[in-house]
Amino acid sequence: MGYQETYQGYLTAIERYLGELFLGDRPYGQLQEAMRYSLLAGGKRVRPVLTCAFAELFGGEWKTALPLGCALELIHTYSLIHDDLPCMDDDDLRRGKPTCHKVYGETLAVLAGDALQPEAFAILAAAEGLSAQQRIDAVAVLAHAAGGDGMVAGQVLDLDGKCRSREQVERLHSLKTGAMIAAAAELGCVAAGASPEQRQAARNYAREVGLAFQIRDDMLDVIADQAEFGKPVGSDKEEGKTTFVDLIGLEGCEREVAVCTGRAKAALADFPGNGFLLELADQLADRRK
Ligand code: GRG
Repeated sequence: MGYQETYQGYLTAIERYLGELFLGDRPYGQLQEAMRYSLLAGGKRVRPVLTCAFAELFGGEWKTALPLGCALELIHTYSLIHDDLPCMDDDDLRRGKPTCHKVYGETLAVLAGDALQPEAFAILAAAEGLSAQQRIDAVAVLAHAAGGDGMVAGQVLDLDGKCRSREQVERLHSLKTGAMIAAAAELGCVAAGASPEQRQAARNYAREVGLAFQIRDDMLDVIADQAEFGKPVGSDKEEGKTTFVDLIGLEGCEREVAVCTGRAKAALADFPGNGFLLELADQLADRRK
């Protein structure tokens, strides 16, 4: 099967899984609506795709890994809802649509983000086809990546705006964006019962892809077509953030994305069946949204 077909296969299953969540008839139905609004707003689903692909690479069933990747996507969605709030980045548009708080108000947007977090861990706790130890490992991987020494720490560093050097900016993004991308890959390893060496290779790949992803994000904030990007272009500059474009220029960014992508691919060189993940690294390096 080719790259596009494989991605589409994962994507269809991910959308179906997420589409069936939070459908119950509740007296507080607006909460469910706000959660579904952001969850089903057309994300690329890169993270759950990584989970499925790593499970498959290391001999597991990708359908067993799917709920784990979707659980992580719930946490990713909460982070975007909260990131867009007036007390954080104060954005009106996300994925080309009004942000959650613009549609449902700030209170419900905060609560929709809050509710998505425990729901993610409930999915991990109930995941079928995994041992109790695998479910515990999955909880630990996701909690660590999303928590106070992971994504939230990165967000704090980002919002206090003091990261100016390249080293500081890289650290910020390895926490804010990289930790969750690495966790997505590791969840696939957990589902497949991968060896420590395989898990390390997955982390190495994800670290490089995560950095390339962030550098590309900074480039897109300058060069993207706003309609395609789905959020305002130039917002980093407006917010006074130090970006990779400030630090090394657009051409430097392009070179750095290529270097990271090369290193990501090298991390998986020894594993037969790596074709999809190698192509995914290339596709992310060239992404336009
Ligand atoms: C609120 C605790 C808290 C954290 C927010 C992830 C994050 C931290 C903020 C998002 C800000 C941002 C634009 C980061 C750059 C890279 C990134 C994570 C982009 C969004 O991820 P995509 O491109 O989004 O995978 P889609 O829409 O495809 O899901």
